[in-house]
Amino acid sequence: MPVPIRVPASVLPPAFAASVAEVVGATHVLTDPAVVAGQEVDWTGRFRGQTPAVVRPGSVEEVAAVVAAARSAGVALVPQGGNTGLVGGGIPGDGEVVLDLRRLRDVTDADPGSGQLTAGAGATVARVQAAAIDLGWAYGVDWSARDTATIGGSVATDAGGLRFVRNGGTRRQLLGVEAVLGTGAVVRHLPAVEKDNTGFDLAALLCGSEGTLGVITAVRLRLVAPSPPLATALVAFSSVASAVAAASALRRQLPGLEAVELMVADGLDLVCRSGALPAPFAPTPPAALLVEASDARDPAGSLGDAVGGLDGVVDAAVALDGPRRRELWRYREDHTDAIGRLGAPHKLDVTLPAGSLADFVEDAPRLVAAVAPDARTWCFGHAADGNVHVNVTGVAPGDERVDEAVLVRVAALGGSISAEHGIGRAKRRWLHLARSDAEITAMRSIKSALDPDGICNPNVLLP
Ligand code: 2HG
Ligand code: ZN
Repeated sequence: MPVPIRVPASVLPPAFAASVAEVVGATHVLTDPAVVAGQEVDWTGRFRGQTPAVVRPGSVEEVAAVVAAARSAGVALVPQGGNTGLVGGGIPGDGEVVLDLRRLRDVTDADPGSGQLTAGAGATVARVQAAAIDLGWAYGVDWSARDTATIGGSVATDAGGLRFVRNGGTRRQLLGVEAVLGTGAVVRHLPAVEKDNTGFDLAALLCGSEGTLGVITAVRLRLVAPSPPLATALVAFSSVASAVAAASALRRQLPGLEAVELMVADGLDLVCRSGALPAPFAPTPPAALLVEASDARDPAGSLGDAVGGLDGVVDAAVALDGPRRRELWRYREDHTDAIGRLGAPHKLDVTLPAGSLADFVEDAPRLVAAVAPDARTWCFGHAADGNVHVNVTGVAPGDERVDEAVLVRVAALGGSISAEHGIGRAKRRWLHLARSDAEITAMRSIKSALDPDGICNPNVLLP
């Protein structure tokens, strides 16, 4: 595959600059370093880059024209939405031009009969959720960056989130896409029907491709039935092992299970200190689960009964009303912010087989300490999916020894090195732990076919 021509950050080829300004309008080509600075660094502060320009197209036609201009000028592009990614996948780390898709934010063709809608790539996840509710349905994927994260980025990374146990990840919600491939071709398949097996599923291919094959401009989404009334419980456990075993038991026992989130003592204490929240339990238990479940008749009763039957429970709080449920959720959702305040963390977003999860979580601090004795390790995550977020603070952004130690261990245990955040820049060195040579070669062949000049996010995902 051709190596993309890397344009030094200070230089925008004049012909490219002129044609792009003509396409999107000069006001939508940002070159002032002070204006683009926020789009050169990721949310965590770990991944920084430099860009000669941020280009903000307003239609799929404009995206296609920008891609065509980039092809002829040999300019590499990094698509960006809300810039909430956690693996550096939307950052111009090698002087790429940033393609900001947030002007493509319309929600259209909503169909209450079939429970479907089309969303522009730049619509926030919260906007899609609200549109789904207006239609009498719900959008099945949710996570705490909902107000900023865009649907295009969530499809490009196949985001998972807090409701995976009920609805699966983003790929499962996806019926079709509109995208501009690296060839400049516009592929548009936004079907009004769900049952459709006409050949290759390009939407599924683009989902999780992290912008390496083209630029997603719109998506057709399948909605889910709104949940019956919900109850939320924060449950304290005597050990991580009992919390993990409880997550599995709850999956079997509660048909209306919506979320099972794991926290451990250090993280709970940190969140309370950092957000001035009252301690939920005294003393802080070794582990806790945030459990949410629906039940049409008696959500608090059925959740309380299920929690009462679990082994290792030392205390629990159950909430039914919205404000109290949101208070309980804060103990889980505030982890990312609280850890981020300690400095740029290394984030390792991994899945373990159910039988290895508890031991892995208990051992993670020792595993990290062996290579970074001064680091702190924070584990939390989506217990029902086996997905734990290992965050490590106190390590220099470029020191990858902890990443290596954690990812090698996860692979040895038969887990996934990328559960829901993507590979990005952060983990591409380790793709071989998860994918065979033959698979990586096949991925490269697909990239060569759809992005022959290597201009589409060339520095992420593939090693
Ligand atoms: C979550 O589950 C997100 O809250 C972020 O995936 C995880 O901050 C993280 O590591
Ligand atoms: Zn997560």
